[in-house]
Amino acid sequence: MVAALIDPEDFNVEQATKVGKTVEKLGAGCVFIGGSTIADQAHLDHIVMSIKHETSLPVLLFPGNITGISQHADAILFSSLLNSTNTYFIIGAQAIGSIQVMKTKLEAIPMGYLVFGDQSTTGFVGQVRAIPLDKPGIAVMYAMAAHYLGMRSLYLEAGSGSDKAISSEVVSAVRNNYPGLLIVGGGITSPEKASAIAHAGADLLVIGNMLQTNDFENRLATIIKAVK
Ligand code: 1GP
Repeated sequence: MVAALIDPEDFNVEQATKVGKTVEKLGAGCVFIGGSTIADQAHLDHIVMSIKHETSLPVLLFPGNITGISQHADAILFSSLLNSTNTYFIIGAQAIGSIQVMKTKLEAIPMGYLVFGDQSTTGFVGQVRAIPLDKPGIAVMYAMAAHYLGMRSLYLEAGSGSDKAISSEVVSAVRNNYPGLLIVGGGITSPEKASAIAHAGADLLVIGNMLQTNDFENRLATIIKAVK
């Protein structure tokens, strides 16, 4: 399955809604809404409401901070950035945001979030000690820690716009051990990359940056076709 990631910082409501309708037509399974630098929660709310209104896709929040919560979504990926060096991103933001999540009655999906490589905004903002892209063993260590901590989903992140996506070796090593929902994103820009990651055992591929390009419809169509 493919998830389309919309960062509210990069779209106005009209553009985001248009993208939502297009990805639904192309066969995406859900929409993720989030980003590392969301400041305007009213804008986030408007985008979530509009996509909910204009499409039938499930809308899941993918927050980088406590500003990424909207009561209008279907669920929230309640994540811990496990390889951050700052406890705020591991448990601090989650504690502060938890009361709002409880009040909104959003479904909270527990998720371990692992950032690979060292050039992404999410890695910089989240103060990560990045997992090397060529070290499947380290990825498996974190994946199993997430599993034993009860996290029933895990996101392997190469960073938005990254040149290198998560390798099929890393995905396959994690898949062979981690039983939960395996989400992979960052730099998936071709059907070949998407197909390799899907075959290696990812359950959900996340495509973000591409949605801002003019020809994304054709490119995303080939990726969805390759994955399916
Ligand atoms: C970023 O993994 C997502 O959080 C998507 O990455 O923008 O490179 O598609 P891209």
